[in-house]
Amino acid sequence: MPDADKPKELRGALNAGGLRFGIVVSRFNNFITDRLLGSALDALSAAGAAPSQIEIVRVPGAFEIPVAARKLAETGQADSIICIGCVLRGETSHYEYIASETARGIQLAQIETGIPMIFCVLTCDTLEQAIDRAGLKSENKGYESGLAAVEMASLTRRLSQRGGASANRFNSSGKAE
Ligand code: INI
Repeated sequence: MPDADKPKELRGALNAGGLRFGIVVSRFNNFITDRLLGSALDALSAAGAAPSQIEIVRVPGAFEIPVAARKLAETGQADSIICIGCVLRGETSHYEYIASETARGIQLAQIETGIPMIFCVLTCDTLEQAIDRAGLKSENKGYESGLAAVEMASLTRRLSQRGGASANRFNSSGKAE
């Protein structure tokens, strides 16, 4: 098909040049979250991010991630934010509240600030499942999240540069105007 007949396509680049990243990581189940953090940092580094382009914010548990991620977004100093946590099912319904409110809070924070937030919160029935997803065997959700953070930061910048009616809804400090 000739190029002129194809729809326009826009995507983010896997190149961290000129971008800044926030990582909000919870200490609860830190045996898992530290592994996720390490792999997210590996992915950012593979995409060309220097340590000076990255800020890590620690919170007690997954439930505290949304407010910290939102505050960080409002500083205007992050082009995307990786949210890292690990919620393990216990014997009560506590797990459901924490998992769903953490997901909801992160989604709200990214929609309301316009800063992409990458959901790297494991919600698992068992520690074994979390171990599988934290790269102790093969898969690592942290690495995947690092790459998603670079792609979304780049895509969001490209979309913002296009202008349009709501392109300037957020000022340089990330606050809605
Ligand atoms: N926090 C987690 O990150 N993972 C869990 O599995 C978890 N469980 O099971 O209780 C957990 N609880 C703490 C919670 O996130 C808050 O830090 C706490 O409730 C204080 O607000």
